[in-house]
Amino acid sequence: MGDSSCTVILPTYKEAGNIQKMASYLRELYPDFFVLIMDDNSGDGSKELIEELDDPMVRFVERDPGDRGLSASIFQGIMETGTEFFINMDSDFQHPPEAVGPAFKCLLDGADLCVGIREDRTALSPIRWLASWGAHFMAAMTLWLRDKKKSNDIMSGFFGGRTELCQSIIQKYGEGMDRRGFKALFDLLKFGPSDIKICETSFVFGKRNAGESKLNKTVILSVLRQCEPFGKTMARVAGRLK
Ligand SMILES: Nc1nc2c(ncn2[C@@H]2O[C@H](COP(=O)(O)OP(=O)(O)OP(=O)(O)O)[C@@H](O)[C@H]2O)c(=O)[nH]1
Ligand SMILES: [Mg+2]
Repeated sequence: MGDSSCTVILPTYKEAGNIQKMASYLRELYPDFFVLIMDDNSGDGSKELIEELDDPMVRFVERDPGDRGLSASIFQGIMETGTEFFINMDSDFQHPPEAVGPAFKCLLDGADLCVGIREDRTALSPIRWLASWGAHFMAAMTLWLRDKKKSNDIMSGFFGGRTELCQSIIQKYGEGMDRRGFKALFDLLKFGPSDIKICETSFVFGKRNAGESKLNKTVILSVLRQCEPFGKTMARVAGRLK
């Protein structure tokens, strides 16, 4: 891309099977981008695997053990970003590294936020699909009631933004944000300005490469329960599905 104005944030928890491959592949595809790994004390050798790369453009942050959470890791990653733009993505290859380039272009073209829309969600189980649909619906209603911009995939974990703007949203409203959950983008939209410029890119949502999912049924149901009253009903229905 010929421009070192982007940091790829990788929140990780026990991703030793993926993290080295992911960081080196990103660096190969985007030699000018920084990679910032926000690790929640995985203790599975991830740190050593990144040290092996010995790459000054790749930084491994060991987070405060008392503040574990996916959204907390993403918010901290944004606050620690030193480039004009950032892109946040999963480290298990469900978000293809090739999708970073088009998202970065969106931001260069003037968007405040770029959201990666999951095109094909057949990798999701029926309960995940239902929960994802329910959470999206409730989040869209919340944004509509607050007169905020919405995206077609509010629960997407693949998104980027203008660092300064996102840092100011987190600085101002961070206390009201859900740090333990899986919906950092929703919080940025909820607390961001009503006229925020959103651009969308699409990608095929793949299957996890190695390791295990951290998104269990409890996390999914807790997201739905926060979206009452309809979300509570959805949680009850989803709770009965295998
Ligand atoms: N720092 C940090 N990262 C996390 C935490 N939980 C999950 N992650 C990372 O967030 C990303 C998404 O987590 P996944 O477990 O893959 O969740 P998912 O993609 O919704 O679920 P699957 O489709 O089953 O993989 C991965 O890169 C995880 O390593 C956490 O508590 N802290
Ligand atoms: Mg995953």
